[in-house]
Amino acid sequence: MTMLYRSRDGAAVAVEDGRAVRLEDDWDALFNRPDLAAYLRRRLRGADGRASRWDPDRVPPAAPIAGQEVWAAGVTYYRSRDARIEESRDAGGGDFYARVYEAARPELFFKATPHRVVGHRDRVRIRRDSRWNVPEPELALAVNSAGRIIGFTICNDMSSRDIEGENPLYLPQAKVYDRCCALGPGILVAARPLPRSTAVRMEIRRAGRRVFSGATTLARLKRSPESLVAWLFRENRFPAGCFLSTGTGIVPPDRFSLRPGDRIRISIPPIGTLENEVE
Ligand code: DO4
Ligand code: MG
Repeated sequence: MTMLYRSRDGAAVAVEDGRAVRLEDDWDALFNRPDLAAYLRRRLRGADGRASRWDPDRVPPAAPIAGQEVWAAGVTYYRSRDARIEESRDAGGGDFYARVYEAARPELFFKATPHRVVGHRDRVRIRRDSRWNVPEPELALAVNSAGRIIGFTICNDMSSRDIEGENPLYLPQAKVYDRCCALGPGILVAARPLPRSTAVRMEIRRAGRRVFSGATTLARLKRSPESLVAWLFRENRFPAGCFLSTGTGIVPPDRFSLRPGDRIRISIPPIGTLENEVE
């Protein structure tokens, strides 16, 4: 299992079994190498005697992104469909969510440019003009410019539920703002899909106390990663590749809203844990 991290000075770091090799390659060029997995394995083998240890919790990496756009899929789990119907009931938007859950064409939306993205242990933000905010713990696909899934990471798709619930046309404002997205801690480089039994877990702590925890599995994801990528790449080129977050299956109860100081931990076992504090 090879992980690809981005250090705070911008260098790529390949890690296998805790052994790390620092690469001088340009991040975007590396991301788009057709032979990425084999290349990283070769570099790790070649560095055998000189490889150092690497622990993303001791020296938190930067978000694993340089020139990539971040896109997201929505209403891909029944739980998200239900929550959205409820939050938009007064706006009459509920029917749209039920229909998109069943439709052939998925909901895909633009989430973030690289400067809006933070990494593991950085701070995410909630909008000052919103009173109801949640994190959305999601599996994100790393996709190269040829449309091939090269690996997997964790995305926190921060969302302002009161803004999107007031009117579905406000979705870009509910989703896209400074530090609205966390990605990391690194990319699990793997061409094969993750098992459907893969767990996604989220815990939120406030002043040291757990105020929310939830879990789901990829078996509940209604659409396949490959079909989401195929829809995204219709009529769109991504010269540096992109990330596509696959939607949330965990939504805290309606009475819950994030507060400054809350710590959000999202775990997807083969990838690791993404932890962020709310500013
Ligand atoms: O339709 C609104 C956003 C949906 C979303 O972000 C999700 O289901 O994860
Ligand atoms: Mg989402």
